[in-house]
Amino acid sequence: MNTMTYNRIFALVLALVLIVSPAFAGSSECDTNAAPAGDAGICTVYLIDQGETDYYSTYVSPGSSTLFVNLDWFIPQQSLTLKIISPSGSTYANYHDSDLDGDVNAIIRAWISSPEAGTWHFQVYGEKVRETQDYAFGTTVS
Ligand SMILES: [Ca+2]
Repeated sequence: MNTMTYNRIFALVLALVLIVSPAFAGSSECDTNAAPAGDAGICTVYLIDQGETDYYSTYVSPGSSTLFVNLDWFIPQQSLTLKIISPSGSTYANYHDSDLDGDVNAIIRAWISSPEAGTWHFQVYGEKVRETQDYAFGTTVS
């Protein structure tokens, strides 16, 4: 097979992978997260650019035992940060990749025990993003 044909096939395969991958990324992340079950929100995939901030919020009802926050962006060479703000408005944390798990693995997972009741706010920040990065973000309250 000549180079032209090979390139064309490669481009086709790449296009297919790009079309299909967000769905796969979502479902596989869901399966491997080992998060408390029952929140479809954990699978949602978003996009972020350098210097951009995306805002999310989750309501935590009184008496909840755990607020689980999950951020995955798949490519450790890129840097996203996760800021968590409690319902009373104070900054609970501002995490970089390695802060919680000691690994630069494009995964930030936070478990907050006995979370304050009310609306928690989250800010995903594109600290070092070359081109647009997709990421999965979700929360689970139990
Ligand atoms: Ca990490």
